[in-house]
Amino acid sequence: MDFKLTASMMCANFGNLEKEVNELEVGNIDSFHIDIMDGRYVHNFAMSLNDMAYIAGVTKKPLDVHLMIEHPSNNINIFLKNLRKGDTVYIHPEAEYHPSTTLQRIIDADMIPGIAINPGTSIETVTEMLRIVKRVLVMSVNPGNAGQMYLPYVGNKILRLLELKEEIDFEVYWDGACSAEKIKKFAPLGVDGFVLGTTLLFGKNRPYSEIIRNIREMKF
Ligand code: S6P
Ligand code: MG
Repeated sequence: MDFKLTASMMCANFGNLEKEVNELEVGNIDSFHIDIMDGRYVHNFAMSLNDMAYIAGVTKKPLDVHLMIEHPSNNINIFLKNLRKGDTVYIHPEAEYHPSTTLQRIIDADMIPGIAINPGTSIETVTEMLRIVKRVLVMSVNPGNAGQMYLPYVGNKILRLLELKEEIDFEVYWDGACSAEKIKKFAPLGVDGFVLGTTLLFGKNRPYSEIIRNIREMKF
């Protein structure tokens, strides 16, 4: 079964970020998920431009950049300038007056355009954008923090998105409280990628390579 695993770097040990990146690479992680927050769109501050640029500079693996910022069009250029072709950038459509214009800027920079949809956001409000984006990051917790509880009403939304995926070309990634049970259930149904945070990957006192291998082999 083919699914991607991306490491939520806000959960990493910032005391030695380079070592964290190296160990995840050795463990064969597919990409690095970077949660950028502005204290306004969400109440928290997680990673910022310099953290993202540092990781972009020490790995050749793709970055999966989740912008939780108000009106990303105001400063998306400084993020795009510090990324590489082929990296993914998600915006939250609610945070922008004209989300499709901002998505076009991501496309023009040769990056993969994505939208992140909150637990309370209905698919109906983003249907047109599904034809522009290449990846949809489904939040199964409210944005802003790691280590939260899964919100069960998101499950049905994921199933509806997987149906739409049959006729529209986009990938579905899962973000928030991603557990072994969720991967076991949703990877076979067609979820393309999973963001790994504190639930499954970080703070476990086990080598990342072993955890990632077990997930790929579905040995939990
Ligand atoms: C939340 C953020 C996520 C979390 C990740 C944490 O605002 O977008 O990417 O960092 O989901 O995972 P976990 O397993 O701690 O919930
Ligand atoms: Mg995220």
